[in-house]
Amino acid sequence: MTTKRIISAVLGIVAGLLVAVVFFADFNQASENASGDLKSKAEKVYVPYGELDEYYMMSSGGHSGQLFVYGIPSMRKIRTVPIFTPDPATGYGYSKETKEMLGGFTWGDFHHPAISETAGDYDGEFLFANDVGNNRVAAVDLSTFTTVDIMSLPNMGGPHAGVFVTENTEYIALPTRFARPLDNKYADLDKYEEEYKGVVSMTTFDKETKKFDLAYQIVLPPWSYDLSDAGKKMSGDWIVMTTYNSEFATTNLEINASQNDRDYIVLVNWKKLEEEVAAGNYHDVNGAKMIDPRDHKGAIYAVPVAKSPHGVDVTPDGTRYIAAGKLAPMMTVFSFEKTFEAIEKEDFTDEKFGIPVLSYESVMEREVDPPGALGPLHTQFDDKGNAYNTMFISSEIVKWNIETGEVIDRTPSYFSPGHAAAAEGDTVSPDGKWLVSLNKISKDNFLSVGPSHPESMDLIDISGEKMEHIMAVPVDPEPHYAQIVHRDKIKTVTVYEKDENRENSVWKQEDARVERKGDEVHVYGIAMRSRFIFDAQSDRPDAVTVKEGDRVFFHLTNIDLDQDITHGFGINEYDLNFEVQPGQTSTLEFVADKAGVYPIYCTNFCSALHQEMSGYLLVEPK
Ligand code: RUQ
Ligand code: CUA
Repeated sequence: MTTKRIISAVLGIVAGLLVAVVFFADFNQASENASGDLKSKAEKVYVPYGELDEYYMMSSGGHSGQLFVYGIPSMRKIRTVPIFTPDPATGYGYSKETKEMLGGFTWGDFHHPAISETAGDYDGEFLFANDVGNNRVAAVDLSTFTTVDIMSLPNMGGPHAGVFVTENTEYIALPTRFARPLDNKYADLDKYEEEYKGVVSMTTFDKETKKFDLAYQIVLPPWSYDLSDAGKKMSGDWIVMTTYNSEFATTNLEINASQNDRDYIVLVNWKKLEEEVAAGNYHDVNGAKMIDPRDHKGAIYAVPVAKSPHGVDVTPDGTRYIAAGKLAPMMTVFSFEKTFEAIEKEDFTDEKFGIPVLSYESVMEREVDPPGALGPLHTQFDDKGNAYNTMFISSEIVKWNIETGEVIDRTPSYFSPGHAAAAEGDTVSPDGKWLVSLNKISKDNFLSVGPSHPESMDLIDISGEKMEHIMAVPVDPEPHYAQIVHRDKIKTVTVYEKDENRENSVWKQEDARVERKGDEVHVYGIAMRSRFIFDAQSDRPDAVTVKEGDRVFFHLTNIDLDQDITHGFGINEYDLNFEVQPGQTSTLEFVADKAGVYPIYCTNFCSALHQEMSGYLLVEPK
């Protein structure tokens, strides 16, 4: 090798090393940045073993008819609470009480959860749910996370635009989505404008008896009511609702209900109407006290709003209501102060079905139209005077200042968000900490499960000036809306209180018994670790013999007063299963229409001898 070649080889190696060093330096820098970022994101959501999430997120389960409970910020799913749909895992809809509550329906379409409020703040006691599918409203007791009442609503066609509660849970409001003739009457679609009606249900809930009541209904023009919100503070006596289909389209709504440049926001003073109802000024329609705007002046108004709006949300201080413009891609801020002034001055431009229409120019404060942001659907709030809008079409969240309209930040969401939920976001004092974007489409973000993919949720940190997207998780269908409540507000019980006077309950083993009344057999039984006791007198206390055709009632009390010791009760081949939580009494009612021998067993793993927790149902042939 010549000297020259040796020098050039050495130079080559040196040059190569230099390139490598620079390359690796760059690479290390990049990966350090990424992992630095990732590390800080991961730390924000990592809840170490032994610690708890700071917030509960109560998410609607859409057409699953269930409530999904998540921990925030970990995004871990904690519980499914069945509301409108039977659930074999908990025996909901199988036990006598829950079956009766479901009223024969097998599904519901739950869109908007609302936690009960005191002075405009979540009080964490109850959660209300709407059923667009079968016209119902339900209450979940948040001390047990179980559904305690469901009420059917007459005269409605899908109460989509609720539920929203007034500041002290005086009312749980549910406006209808689809117009129908009142009283279940038949009327041809050609009679739509005259015979079909929009209806708002104003329901009340008694926290002591845990029962709903329908206080009154309001009959409105057959527009489609899309979403509503209750006022706060200065606007506390009001509810606001968006509408679409002011065109009265009865077919091909996609085109026909999108013709008019303006639809309406309807404002209702529920306090005034409450007085009217108390004074007896209403008509009885199908069991409801019906208020007609043509008979009641001064309580119902309309405000024109850009074409086919979707959500309308009242700001935490109650001074403004913000409409999200679905088809007209902007947010419109309306002032309550200006609205009240216009009402006072009778600054009306029109009247529809007895409802005065306020002048848009008089009540509108500003239009916020971020360039390229398309499909605004809903608005949430933080503690610093900012609003956050979901943009369905441009798949992003837009943060803007309510006072100035200035757009502060935009961040993508994955993909097509409907609602978003902010921590304590519907209260008079949002926390400004987390925002969860509830997305309709996840595309290829997760392992593929076929043509249909899960919906998804993005967790976004909104504590800083800029939003920070932390992560996306798949969810069951379909998170329409959610509320995020601080854990300190939820006070659950560890066991159901022992109550010796409770109907059908049995607390002492020797009291377990079988009573026959004609062809009814009542079993007053006990579930405990690790056996059933149905009949203390029998030498086989865990077997029950009935006759084919008997109506059988298993009244079962779980006498294990220990947290988390739940017993199940399944009857083999009878398609029956329910559960009793610690200290709970529940009843299973059925007709023993199949003769033979049917094992009974505990379906909820409760102890080391859970497998031994079984017995027999013997059905003697006729
Ligand atoms: S509505 S995605 Cu059912 Cu709540 Cu707007
Ligand atoms: Cu009781 Cu398993």
